[in-house]
Amino acid sequence: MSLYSVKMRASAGGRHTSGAERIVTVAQLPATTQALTNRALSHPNGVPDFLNVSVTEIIGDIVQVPALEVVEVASQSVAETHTYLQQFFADHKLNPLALELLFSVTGLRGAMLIDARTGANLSPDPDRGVRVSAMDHADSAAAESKQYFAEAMALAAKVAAHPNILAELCISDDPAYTTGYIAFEGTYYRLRNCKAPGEKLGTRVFLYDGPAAEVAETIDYLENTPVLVMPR
Ligand code: WAQ
Ligand code: MG
Repeated sequence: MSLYSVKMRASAGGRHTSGAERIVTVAQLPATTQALTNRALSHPNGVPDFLNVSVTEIIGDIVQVPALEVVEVASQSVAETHTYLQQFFADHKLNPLALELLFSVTGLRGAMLIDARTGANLSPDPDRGVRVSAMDHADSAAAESKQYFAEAMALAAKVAAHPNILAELCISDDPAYTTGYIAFEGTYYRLRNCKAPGEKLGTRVFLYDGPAAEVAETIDYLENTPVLVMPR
């Protein structure tokens, strides 16, 4: 059975407002493209003046990766979430520069890819970042429920499956959505209260821990390899 990679991206005045990735069957294409169009048009980041929904048949193999285990972090405030992350970084000897970037950078379409040791930015186009694409849950009911969580789980599982990625940090750029996560060693730590409601802050940071010679192929995997996330 053929599968299709569906990508949506929208912008207003050149600023990214909304994007999404699905992998679906031909029977699901009309509903999927319509749902993504509706989403772009009603996004809290603004009404787009540019909207692109593309459909590409996937030729060749689709890589299957396991879903991450989910741990809900009980944080009651933004300050508690900061403290939790600082402690997490100290416990696991992660570079605190990644945390500074998480809480300061915003407005990228993709993720910052940084060297886990030096903090150097490895993205070929730092203003765009690395855009993870061509992934979905194998089970489309999982993909369609709880949109933010399901999409983040699919993206995080694809990213985490690459041996050169040590960790991922994420805060939603949706002003109303204050939950984020850190993905590390097969676990998705779900973080409430990453920011105050109404804040525009939102970004992703990938910590790269692999040979310099493999940066380009790692980015190629993140951007182009079709991946289905298998239920645990
Ligand atoms: N690839 C790389 N980076 C991306 C991608 C992508 N496909 N999509 C978004 N980003 C980056 C970009 O810098 C955005 O500004 C930032 O991540 C946030 O994107 O309940 O909604 O789509 O457990 O706003 C996580 C928590 C929600 C879910 C994540 O991200 C939960 C979210 P958003
Ligand atoms: Mg968003």
